[in-house]
Amino acid sequence: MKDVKPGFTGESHPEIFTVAPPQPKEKKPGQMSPEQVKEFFDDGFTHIENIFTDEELQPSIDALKRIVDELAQKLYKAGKIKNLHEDHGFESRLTMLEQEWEGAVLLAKKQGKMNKGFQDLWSNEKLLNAVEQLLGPDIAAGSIWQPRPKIPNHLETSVPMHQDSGYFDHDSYSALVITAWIPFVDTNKENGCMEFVVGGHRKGIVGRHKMRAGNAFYIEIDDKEIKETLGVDAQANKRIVEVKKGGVLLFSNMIPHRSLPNTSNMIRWSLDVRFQRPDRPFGFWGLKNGVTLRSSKDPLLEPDWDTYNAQDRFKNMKDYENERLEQKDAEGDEFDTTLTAPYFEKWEIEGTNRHVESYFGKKK
Ligand SMILES: O=C(O)CCC(=O)C(=O)O
Repeated sequence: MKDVKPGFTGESHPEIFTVAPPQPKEKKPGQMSPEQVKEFFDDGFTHIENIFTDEELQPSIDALKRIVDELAQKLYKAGKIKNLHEDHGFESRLTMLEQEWEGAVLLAKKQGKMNKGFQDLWSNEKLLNAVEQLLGPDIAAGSIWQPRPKIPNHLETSVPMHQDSGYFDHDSYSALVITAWIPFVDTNKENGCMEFVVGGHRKGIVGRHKMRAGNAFYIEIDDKEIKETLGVDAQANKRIVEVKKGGVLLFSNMIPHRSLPNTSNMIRWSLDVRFQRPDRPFGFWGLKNGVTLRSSKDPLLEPDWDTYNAQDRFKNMKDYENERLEQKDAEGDEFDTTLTAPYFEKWEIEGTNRHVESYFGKKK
C-alpha cells in the first residue's frame, strides 16, 4: 500500500489528455470517426451510439439480476427483509429491497465479484477497437470498475461533479485513464444520465475536491474551483448526454462529470469500466492492479481475468482501513453498509457520516 498524499498537487499534463495517438492503419469494427476521436481529446468525452447489440448486453443484465436476487435471498435469510420482492423486475426490485432495508444498494455495489457477462463486455472487440484509437495498441483493463444501480431519489447513488482522478492516487494524474460508461437502459434527464463540463480536462490538472458528509462517500468539485483551477466556466459549458441502451460514453479521468438526479420511478442501471496503457501504474495505491487486454507484441494474448478477479478491492480497502485504525475485526460483517476508500485522506472533509466515521474511527 502506497502512502496517501494530499489530493491537490498543481501538476499539469495537458498533452496526455488532449493529443491523440497515431491512428490504426487498418479499418476495424467499432472504430470511431475522426471527428469522434477529435471530440474526445477536445471536449474530454465522446458518445458512440449503437456499439453493442442487445445480445451482447443481455449476459450483463442477467448477471445484475442475479446479484440482486442473491442479495434479496441473503437479506431474507438473515431476517432483514420479509419480502423477496420477486414480483419486481430489473427496473425496480432493488429499490424495493432498499425501501425495506436501507443499505441494500450499497451491499449490491460492494459485491466486487466479476462475471463473464461484464468481462465479455469489457473486452468486447468493437469497444477495444474504439479505445485503441484513444490509447494506442496496448490496452489494459484498469483497477476500478463498478456496476451502478441509480435508484430514484436516492442520496447514495447520486454522484456529484468530480474528476475521476480525484478518487485515484497521484500516479493517475499523469496517465490517461478512459472510462467506458455503458448503460443497460435508455438514459435521459429524468433517470439520471451523465453531464460533463466540456473542456474541463484541457489543462490536465486535478482540481481541489471536497468530501461533504451530505454527499455520502462521494467527493465533489465546485464551479468556482472548475473556473479557477481548470480554467473553464462550468455554468456555460455543462453538457448533458442522453445515452440509449446499446451506446457507450468514453471519457477521461480529467473531465469533470456527474450524473443527474434520478427523478423517474425506474432504476438507471449502468456499468463503468476503465482502460489505460498496461505500462502505466494502475493508480489505486497498489490495492488493485489491472489486466492486459490487448498487446501489440502478442496478438493472441488472452486476458488473465483470474488473477485480476482474485484481487478484491473492497476487501483490500477494508484491510487497509483496519490496519490504519489498528482494528482487527471487520472481515466479518457481511452487512456492513459503509463504503470507504483511501481518497478520504486526500481531500478536505466537511461534516461527518457513517462512512467518514468508519474510515477515521468514531473519534473524528
Ligand atoms: O454512473 C454514474 O451515475 C456516475 C458514474 C461516474 O461518475 C463515473 O463512472 O466516474
